[in-house]
Amino acid sequence: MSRLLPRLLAAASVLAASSALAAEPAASPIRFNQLGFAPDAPKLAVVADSASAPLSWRLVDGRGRTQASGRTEVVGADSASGEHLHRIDFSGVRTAGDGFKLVVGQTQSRPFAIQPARYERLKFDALGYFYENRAAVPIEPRFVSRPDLARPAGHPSEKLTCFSGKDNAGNTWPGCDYTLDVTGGWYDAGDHGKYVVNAGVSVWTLLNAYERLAPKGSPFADGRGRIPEAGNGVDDLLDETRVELEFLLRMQVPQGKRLSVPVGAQGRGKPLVFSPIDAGGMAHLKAHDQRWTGLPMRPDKDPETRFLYGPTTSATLNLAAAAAQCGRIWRTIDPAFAERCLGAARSAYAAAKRNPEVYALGDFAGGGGYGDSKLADEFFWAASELYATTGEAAFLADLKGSSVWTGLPQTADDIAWPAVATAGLVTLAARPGGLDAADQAKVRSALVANADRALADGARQGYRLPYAPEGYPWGSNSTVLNRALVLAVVADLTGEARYKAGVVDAMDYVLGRNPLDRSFVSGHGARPMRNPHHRFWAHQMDPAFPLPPPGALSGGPNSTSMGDPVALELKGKCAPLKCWADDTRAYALNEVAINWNAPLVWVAAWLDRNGG
Ligand SMILES: [Ca+2]
Ligand SMILES: [Ca+2]
Repeated sequence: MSRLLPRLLAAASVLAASSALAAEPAASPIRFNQLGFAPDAPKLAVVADSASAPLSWRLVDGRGRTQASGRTEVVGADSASGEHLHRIDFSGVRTAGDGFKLVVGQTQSRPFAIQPARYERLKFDALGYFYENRAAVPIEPRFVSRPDLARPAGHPSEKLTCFSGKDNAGNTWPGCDYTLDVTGGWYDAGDHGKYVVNAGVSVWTLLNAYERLAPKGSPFADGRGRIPEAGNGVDDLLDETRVELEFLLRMQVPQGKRLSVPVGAQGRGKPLVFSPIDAGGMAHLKAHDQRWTGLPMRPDKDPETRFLYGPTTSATLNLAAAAAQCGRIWRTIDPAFAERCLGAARSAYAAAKRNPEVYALGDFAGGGGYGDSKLADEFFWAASELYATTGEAAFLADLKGSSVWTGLPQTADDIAWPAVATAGLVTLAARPGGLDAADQAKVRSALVANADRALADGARQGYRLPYAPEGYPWGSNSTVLNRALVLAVVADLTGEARYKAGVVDAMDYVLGRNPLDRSFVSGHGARPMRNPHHRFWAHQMDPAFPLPPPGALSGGPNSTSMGDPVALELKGKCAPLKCWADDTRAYALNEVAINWNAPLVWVAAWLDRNGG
């Protein structure tokens, strides 16, 4: 999460000259997944055309032979895109090959392939995002796809103390009497902050991909990743995720420390009231610069002083949940690490119960806010992960006593950094031996209800993406993919093809079946995103900086919080799904982030495994 400094906005006018890199193909009115289609998967294209009557279409193969033909389904006016749409369903074609084209009237699509394993490379590239955003280590040429993506280590030693002094709202923070070595981890997003709540859900998502897929052979078995730990005998997905887990563990407040923090839901606009608490075992919310840095900015050039902020109850519960998950996964791989994780999870959970209402109320410069006023979902998630790991009755009692549990299925929101109840359900559903039959049924029905809601949303959308809010929020692509994650879990639970089709719909949307004819993943597809809001991959602002590596996911259309200078120009002029621009300045539209790329890894790996 980040913001541009106002002084940088003056540089905007020089951008136009450098943005005209190698020309990309023009947008086509015939939109589909730019990675093509799997032979046995659904095949849907969407055509923007004002005709009210069905149009004739043909599918021709690489030798110009017609393989299928028909008449379009007229969808009509689509409010999300502001377009009049038709659909072509050619799922019946299962012949593999290159050079297929759809012909609709006088318009030909770009060529595409029908082939298996189209997500083989994407899943590795998506995971590579995390290596390329590691702090404290040099990014080495041998592990990246182009030499210009290598860079020196950023923030190689981070022994930080707590911010003290006045925040933006004039509250005086007392600081703390210790420093923590919080070296390492991943940079969160376009900025160089490191935020525990976003780290926790990202770690959970990656580890959950391992837990779901590894029993039948890990997609990221040791040696398959392009990371320094390839060949060390441990799964490369686990190696990458451990980088962030080690950082999470470092963010924990030492036992016995008392801190003065604002306790309870204190009103905005009034001075904060600070109270002493026993903070031992809590987690600091974040570590970041005391002022926003400009773009572009290689991380080793960051001139700002960095501080710890928090702790908060939400960060503490994120640590508890992710560390509990670590405690079961590493049990046989590295028992000492698993023990350390589980110990941290237990002490964090106890600290959160002792201090259940410490919110992120500070107004600090230089980093994302990451405030969350509803913590029932975090408590439920942490209890679920601890129960899944330990089987202890106290954690079961806590999760079943939660308002999340009693409110199911309504309380199972889309997974996001401040909404993690569904993550707990996904974990519980995968460990059926831990729940009695009635509780298993309750978890399952809540997940099915979530998946059904996503499918119902897809049915209302011209582009059939399984997400249909009134307006699209910041990071909407991550919601599309987190819904795909739940659809995939429910596909596994039920074996019903319509849920897998929903996963395919979500990925088809992200990779090109959208009104921008855009692949929101860099380096994948004919018209990929290439100017993310990222301080290092800022080629658009300065040609001395690189374009992004392949496999980075744009946050995607945002029609509800259009605060950046590019979004402000679009505001009021774009249909919701068109409120996006491939522009480094567009932090509200085109940022990249660990919690967005994590579900891309999950869904790409699941589809790769399941022939999607
Ligand atoms: Ca390894
Ligand atoms: Ca929450």
